[in-house]
Amino acid sequence: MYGVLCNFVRELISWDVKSVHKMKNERGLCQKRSWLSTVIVGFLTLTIFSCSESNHREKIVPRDGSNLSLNLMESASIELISEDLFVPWGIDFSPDGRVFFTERPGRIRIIQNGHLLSKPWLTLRVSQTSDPSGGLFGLALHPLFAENHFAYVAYTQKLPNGKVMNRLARLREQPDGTGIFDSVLLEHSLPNGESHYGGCVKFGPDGKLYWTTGDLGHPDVSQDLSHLAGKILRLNPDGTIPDDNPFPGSPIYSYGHRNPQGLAWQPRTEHLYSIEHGPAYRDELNYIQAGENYGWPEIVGDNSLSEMRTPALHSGDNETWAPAGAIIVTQGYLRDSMLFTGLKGMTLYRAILSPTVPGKVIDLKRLLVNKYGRLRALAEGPDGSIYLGTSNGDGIGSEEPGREKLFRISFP
Ligand SMILES: [Ca+2]
Repeated sequence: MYGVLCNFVRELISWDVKSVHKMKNERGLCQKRSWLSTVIVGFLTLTIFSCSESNHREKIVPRDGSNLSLNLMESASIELISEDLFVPWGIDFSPDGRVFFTERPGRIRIIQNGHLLSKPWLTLRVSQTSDPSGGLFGLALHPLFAENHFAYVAYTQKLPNGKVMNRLARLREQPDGTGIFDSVLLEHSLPNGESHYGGCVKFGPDGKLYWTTGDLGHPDVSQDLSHLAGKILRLNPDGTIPDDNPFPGSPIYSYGHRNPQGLAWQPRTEHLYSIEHGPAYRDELNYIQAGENYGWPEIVGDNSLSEMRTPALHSGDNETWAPAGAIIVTQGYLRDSMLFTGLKGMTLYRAILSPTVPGKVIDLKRLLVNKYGRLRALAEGPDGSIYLGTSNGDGIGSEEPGREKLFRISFP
């Protein structure tokens, strides 16, 4: 009923504005009737704004998040773009409009002109380890992909001697549009190190390649600067070590991480944020700075020790996010929000970052709570659409494998 009234008022305004335009061409009557119209339009405009405020609060542009209604997602268009997938993990976009994404069992797949191509771009021989979390993880296309055709992935590979390597590798697109393996850029392993691989691969705004690695189930190694596990690593795209890395000659950018799986840079400031799985509860959102120690396993949650960084935000002692993908939205409705997916949390989390104070989280909001189950892959498309993948058949969730979905979310 309220909606009908609002529409009626809008119609009246539209009619009255048309009348005013018409009257501008009718000299003589104009002055008196214009005055009357102004009063009517003013009154009706106030009425329509009061309707909008109460009935369409989700349409307030959320620049700082403070006035955002929980109904935000009701105004979003959520389109199922692909289904029957196997744990989509990393997503990236080529300049020619293709959507590249990984499936954890080892396939890199393409959505072209809205259709999933049946033939994978490349199938990598990866190892599903004894822990269900192994396989093919993140994917990043080179910023100059159109020219050099390079793509980068992280994955686990079991060697003939039984050792499981956690790898960052470069791939290349051939003229026929399929991918081939190029080279391993970095790899590491630990005895029985078959869990907590990290796996996020992304290019930063500095043109460098970043890779997150977990502790491989060996917490103490995160504090060891001679080992690549439990770190955020930074490389030149050719695999060499940047001259301005914080530890000379080392790809380590930050350390003391348990299992970070998402990285995102804040537009304009170019500050780096990450999310990582905590030991039990106390999942973390960190503001990452070069050379800093993020504490694992010495400190968790609000604990502090000198020379170690506490998280910008953590999930507390009673909540688990199990955070996977992360982005900071660059355009549209959710611009400047940090979004991250929750596996166990089954939620798309929206952290409102301070635009001026580095590492300050103003608020945390929860979207799509329990709507699609466990959520993992997350990326922002070139047009500002948000790509989101489920992970309900990943060996931890309750579904059979092969039923994952990929959604595209856009706002009016
Ligand atoms: Ca920490």
